[in-house]
Amino acid sequence: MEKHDWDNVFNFAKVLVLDAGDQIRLSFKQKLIIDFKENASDLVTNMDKQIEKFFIQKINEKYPSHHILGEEGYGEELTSLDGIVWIIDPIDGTMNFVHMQRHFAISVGIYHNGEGVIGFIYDVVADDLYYAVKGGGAFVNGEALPPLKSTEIGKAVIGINAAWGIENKRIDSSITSALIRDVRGTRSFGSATLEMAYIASGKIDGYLSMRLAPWDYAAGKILIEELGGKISSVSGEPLQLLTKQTPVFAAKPGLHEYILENYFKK
Ligand code: 2AM
Ligand code: CA
Ligand code: CA
Ligand code: CA
Repeated sequence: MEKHDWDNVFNFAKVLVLDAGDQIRLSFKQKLIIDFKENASDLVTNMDKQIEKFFIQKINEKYPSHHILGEEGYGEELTSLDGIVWIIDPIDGTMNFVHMQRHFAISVGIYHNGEGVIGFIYDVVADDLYYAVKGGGAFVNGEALPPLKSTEIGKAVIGINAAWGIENKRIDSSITSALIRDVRGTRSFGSATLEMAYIASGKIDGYLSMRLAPWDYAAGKILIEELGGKISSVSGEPLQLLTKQTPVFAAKPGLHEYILENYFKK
């Protein structure tokens, strides 16, 4: 296998993520340009585009052989995960960014031949930087995160958007309503990548979304798996990073299997 200097890639990515966070904070003083993508709840702003273009320009300059997949489409249309691939969500939680100017994050996952190597999740307004390096631990603001341990369903707090608890096109709501009834509590933070950072750092125990894209979970997957947590489709299949809309269920070990067996597979 080709030898890569992952320390340099890590340090370079960290500088880019923090710089992007500065740009976003500075933008609060300026007028935001808001557009819709597929529907009125699918927002995109000039900052989503600016930040994605910033990453792409810098990465192309420094590492011309690396590939980039980004939500706003300025990267490549990838058909393979061969080589080094950066999977970037410039702003995850755009609706929060627009409505609240908080509770959104930058998400960067770096994969090598399809395997997660480095993940960054930056909660810009809280100034919390979560990151993991495969085999090297996961951290928040430089502090090591402990491995994840199982918890009982009755003590679990699960991140889930209310849309999945009512009648919807993607999951039988009798399944989600049973889950919502049985857990200690549910939360909806509006940023998939932050909800995964919250699992990694023990703030919540699981997260379900029926429709995520690779950039929503690419970094979160690396953090959660580094700490022994589990992330898969609702049928327990491995996630396909080249599929655009996929169900994602992430949770502490043990709890993940329990919920798959007793709710989703029933
Ligand atoms: P985004 O803010 O980067 O678009 C909202 O519950 C979460 O789901 C966010 O992480 C959001 O990412 C993600 N999401 C994925 N696909 C979406 C879509 N089509 N519309 C709105 N949010 C979407
Ligand atoms: Ca979006
Ligand atoms: Ca996203
Ligand atoms: Ca986004």
